[in-house]
Order: sequence, then C-alpha cells, then structure tokens
Amino acid sequence: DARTVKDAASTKEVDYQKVYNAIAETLEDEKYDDGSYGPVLVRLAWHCSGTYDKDSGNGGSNGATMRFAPEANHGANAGLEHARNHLEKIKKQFPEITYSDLWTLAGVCAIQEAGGPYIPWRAGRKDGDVENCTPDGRLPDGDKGADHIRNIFYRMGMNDNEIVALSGAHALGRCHVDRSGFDGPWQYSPTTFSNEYFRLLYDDKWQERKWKGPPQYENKSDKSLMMLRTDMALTTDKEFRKYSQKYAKDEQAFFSDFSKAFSKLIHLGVPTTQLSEEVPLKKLEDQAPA
Ligand code: CCH
Repeated sequence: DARTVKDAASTKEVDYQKVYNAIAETLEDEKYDDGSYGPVLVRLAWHCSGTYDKDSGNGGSNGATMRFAPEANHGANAGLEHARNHLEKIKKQFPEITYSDLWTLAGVCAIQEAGGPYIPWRAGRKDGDVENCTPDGRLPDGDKGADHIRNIFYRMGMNDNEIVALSGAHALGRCHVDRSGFDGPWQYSPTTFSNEYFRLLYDDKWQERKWKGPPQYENKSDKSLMMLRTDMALTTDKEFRKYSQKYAKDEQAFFSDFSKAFSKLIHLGVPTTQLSEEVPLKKLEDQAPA
C-alpha cells in the first residue's frame, strides 16, 4: 500500500492518510482566528520550505529547523508557533512521523480541505539539528516590490509563473498586527481556497491605507480587505501581470499551476533518494465512510 511508507531512519511504518485525517479533523476551531487553523498551517509549510537556496543546497523543508530558537525567532516567522503548537498534538498521536514530513503534510491537508487542488506529496524528510538553521532574511518582505520577490524566489529556483501561482495562497488567512504588523484578510472568505485573490486584485480598486502601520493597500469598495505591496506588484509588473490576469479569469488554470508549484516548494532540497513514492492523500469527503 503506497500510503504506508517505511521510514528509512526509524524503520517504522506510518499511515500518512491517518495523519492527514487527524489533522483534517482538527482544522476547525471557532475560538481561533477566522475559525480554522488551515491558513496558518499553509504558512508554516511555506516558511519551512521557502528558505531553500539552490546554490548552496541548504534550507528547505528537510530538517524542520524552525523548531529551534534562531529560526523560530526570525521576524518572518512571527506567529507560526500557533501552527507548530497545534501540530504537537498530532505528533504525539503519531510519534513516528518526522516534524518536517508533518509540517509539509499539514500544509497539503489545509489546502485540500479548504477546497483547493490535490497536491502531490512524498514522505521521507528527516529532522535536522540547530546547526542546520538558515540565516535570517531568506523569506520575502511585504513592503517591497517585484525585484525583491524575484530575488527571493529565484534563489529557490522558482520562475515568474510559479511566483504568481504560489502567491494565490493569499486567498487563505489574514495579516495580524501582532505578527507581521500588517492588518486584515485578502478576501471575504479567508478559509476557502479559490482564485478570489486574483479576481479582487483586478475587480476592486486599491488605494494606500492611511494608518500608523506599515504600508499596505485597502479596497475602495468597503475598505475591509488588504493587499501588500508585493501583492500589488503582481498586477503592475508586466511579466507577473500576464499570469495574475490569467488566474483571475481561469480558476482551473490557477489550481493546476498552484498544485505543481506548491508541490515543488515543499520538496525543495530534499534528496530524491530520501523520498518515498507519491503518497496519494485523499480529502476527507472523498474517502469511503468507515
Ligand atoms: Fe504570505 N504572508 N507572503 N504567502 N501567507 C502572510 C500570511 C500568509 C508574504 C507576506 C505575508 C506567500 C508569499 C508571500 C500565506 C501563504 C503564502 C503575511 C501575514 C504576510 C506579511 C502574516 C501574519 O501577520 O500573520 C509575502 C511578502 C510573500 C511573497 O512575496 C506564499 C508563496 C504562500 C504559500 C504558498 C498564508 C496562507 C498566510 C495567512 C496566514 C494566517 O495565519 O492567516
């Protein structure tokens, strides 16, 4: 059974679909944020992977080095303790899964359960040591422009099309003043994965918000939504614009490209010799009732 993969390090078998289901069943929590841990779990999967540097080969999801103080305290990772602490309960239930597999699998689960596309995922990441922590500054800043985004994502080995597709994850979740300094959600239903983020970029009008916080945009129609400067760059940069316009019109194209790009992201830097075959993780609703 492809769902049960032998972990070379522990030689213990892990039923990843069971882990997936356990995460899926604990996503909703009316007391947390917009009612779901999904968005912050997607951000954890992205921040543990997006540290990859293609030239040195270090960083990336292999290692789960955000468990350690230097990386956990990087400014970009503020608030991700909510995601890591939430997943501690799952780790206790399935101690044989590595943190690095668990964090990436949780991102896949959160996207699929929010109505997003199927994401190909492989097991086999190993947890590293504190010495493997990446230097600060490898993740993007929201108050910068197209050049900055390109520098950060090209370092991972991503191209312009992949940058725009991945940015569509901002359909999910929100900015929190006490985490990033920015404030507000990108769309009206921040626990549903869709191309709404791209549609709003074009269908609403955006103006700079006048406030004491860092520079961000608000929608003219009701001022309840936000965009970062980096989000706006997807419409002003000529090359990025091609893709963001396409995704605003064609959700299927977005889903298909996002699936490939996110899957690439969460496997960056993991030696293929370490990885299992693809583990076909099914949504809760697509599984036969027990
Ligand atoms: Fe993001 N993101 N992100 N983002 N992000 C934030 C929140 C989320 C940038 C900045 C921010 C990606 C790319 C970028 C999510 C997924 C992805 C926040 C608010 C900032 C700031 C954090 C807070 O205050 O809680 C920038 C800049 C870029 C690129 O230039 C990519 C790529 C992904 C995934 C594929 C998700 C999801 C959230 C919501 C988290 C939550 O807790 O609601």
